[in-house]
Amino acid sequence: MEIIKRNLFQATMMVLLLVGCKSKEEKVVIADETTKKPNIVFIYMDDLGYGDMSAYGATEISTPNMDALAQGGIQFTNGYASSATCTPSRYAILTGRYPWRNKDAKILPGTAPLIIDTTQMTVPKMLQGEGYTTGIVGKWHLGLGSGNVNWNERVSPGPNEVGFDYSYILAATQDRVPTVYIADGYVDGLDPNDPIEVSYKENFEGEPTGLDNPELTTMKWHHGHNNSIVNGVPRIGYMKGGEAAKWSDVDMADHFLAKAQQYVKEHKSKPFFLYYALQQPHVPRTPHPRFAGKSGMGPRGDVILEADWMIGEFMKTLEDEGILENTLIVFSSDNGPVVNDGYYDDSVEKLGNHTPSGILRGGKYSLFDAGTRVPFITYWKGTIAPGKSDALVCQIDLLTSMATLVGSDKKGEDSEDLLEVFMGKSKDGRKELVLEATSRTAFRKGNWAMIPPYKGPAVIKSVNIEIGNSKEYQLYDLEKDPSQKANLAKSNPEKLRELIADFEKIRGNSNNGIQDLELK
Ligand code: NG6
Ligand code: CA
Repeated sequence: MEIIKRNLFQATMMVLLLVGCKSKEEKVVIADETTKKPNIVFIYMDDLGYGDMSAYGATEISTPNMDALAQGGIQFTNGYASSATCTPSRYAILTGRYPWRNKDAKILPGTAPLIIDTTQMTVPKMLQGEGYTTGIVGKWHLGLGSGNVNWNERVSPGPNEVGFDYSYILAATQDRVPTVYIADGYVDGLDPNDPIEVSYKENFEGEPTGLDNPELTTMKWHHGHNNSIVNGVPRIGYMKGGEAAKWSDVDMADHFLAKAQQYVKEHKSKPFFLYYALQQPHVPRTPHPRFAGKSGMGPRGDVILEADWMIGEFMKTLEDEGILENTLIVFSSDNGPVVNDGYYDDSVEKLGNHTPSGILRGGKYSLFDAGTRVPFITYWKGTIAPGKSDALVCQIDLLTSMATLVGSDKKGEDSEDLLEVFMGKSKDGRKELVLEATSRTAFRKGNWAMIPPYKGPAVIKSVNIEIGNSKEYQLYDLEKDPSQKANLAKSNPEKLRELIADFEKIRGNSNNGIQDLELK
C-alpha cells in the first residue's frame, strides 16, 4: 500500500514538474522523481507580530533562527492568519474553513468543548489518508470534550479525534487553567489521589486568587487574570488539585521543544506531519532564566529570543536526523501582536523603539492589518528556492495546498490551492480574503482593504490597540498606504461599492456583534 501511495505521489510530483516547466521564468523545480513524500511541519507562533522578526524589519531584536527560515525559503509579505485571535485562526489553519462559519470559533475558556466537528476534514486527517503519521505538540485552544470535562479521566474528543495520532498539548492558553499538559487525552503526571477540578464560574473554597491574595503573586495582573494562582501567576479560571501535574512556566518552551524533537526522532522513517504550536510571546511571558533579561526589552522580547532559539534547535534536529531536505516547514503566527495583554510585565515600559506591528496599523484583536497580517514563511531546503513573495496567501489555504502536494483530492471549504505560490513558483495568490477579529469581519481584495462600520470603541484601552471600529466604512489602498492612514471610502465610492458587493457575496450582510472579551 505504502509503495502504491509513494508511486502515486511521485507521479503527482512529475505532473507538477511538467506543469512547472511551461514557462521559462519558472525554472524552480519543485520536485523530481527521486523526491520522497515530504514531512510537513507547521511551526505556529502565538501572538508574534508582523514586525517582531528581524527578517520583517525589526531592528531592536534579533531573531536569527526565524530569519534563517525567511532567508532560505519564501518570505511572504502578504501572508495572513484568518483571524486576529487564536481560536478562530487555529480552527481555520486546521480545517481550511472560515472561522466565522462556526459560531463557536471564538476565544475559548479552558473548559470549552471541542469546536471542530469530528467528521470535519482537517490537515492532519487529510494527511493520515495519505499514509502520514500526525502529531501536535504545544498550544491547542480548540476545546476538549463535549461539555463538563472530567480532567481525571481521558479527555475526549480532542486532537486525537480530529486527525492527530499523537497529541501533547496545553488545553487553552498559558494564562488559562487547567495549567497542565495533556498527553493523548490524559493529564500528564496526574496523581489520582489529587484530582483536578476546573471551573470558569466560581472559585473552589479556600483556594487563593489573584484578586484576594495579591501577596501570593509574583506577576501582577493588569486586567482580567485574577483568578487561581499557579506558580505565582494569577490566571483566568479556577482550578483545584492536580499539584504534581502542574506545568512549570519557565520550562514550558524547553518541554515542548523536547517533545517535538522526540516526535521527529521517533517518526523520521515514515512521512510525518507535526504541528508544533509554540506558546510565545503570548502572556504570561515566562522566559527560562537563561533568556531572562537577554533582550533588554522585558519578558516579551526575552520570550521571542527564547522561541527563536527553540526553532534553531528544532531545525538542528531535522538536520541531524538527516531529514531536513525532505521536510517542508510552514512558519507563521496565529494573530498579530499585543504588548500589554493583561499583566504588568514591563513589556510596555521596556519596549523602547521596537514596533511589534511593524509598519502596519492595529494589533491583536484588530480589523486593521496588524491583527491578521503576520510573518509567513515556507521553507524546504533544496526544493524551495529562496525568495520574497507579495502574493496574498492565508493559513486557510494550507489544507487544499498540502493536499495537492501529497496527491490527495481533499479540499477545505474556503481553502484555495496555492501550492505553486507556497513553493515560490507562482505569485498568483488569492484574489480576496475575508478577515475576522472578535466576531467582526472585514475584506481584502487585491491591494484594497475594506472595513465595514462597527459599533463599539475604536481603541481597546486596556491593551491600547485600535481595533478598527468606526461608524463609517473604511477603505485603504494597502499598496500606497500599508499603514492604513488615509480612509478613501469617500473619495473612491466605486471601489468601496465593489468591495462591499464582493464581501457580502461571501459573508452575507450580517455580523454577530462584538464578542464580549471583557476588553474595555
Ligand atoms: C483574552 C485575554 C488575553 C488573552 C486572549 C486570548 C483577558 C482580559 N484577556 O480574553 O489575555 O488570553 O483572551 O489570546 O482575559 S489568544 O491569543 O489565545 O487569542
Ligand atoms: Ca494568539
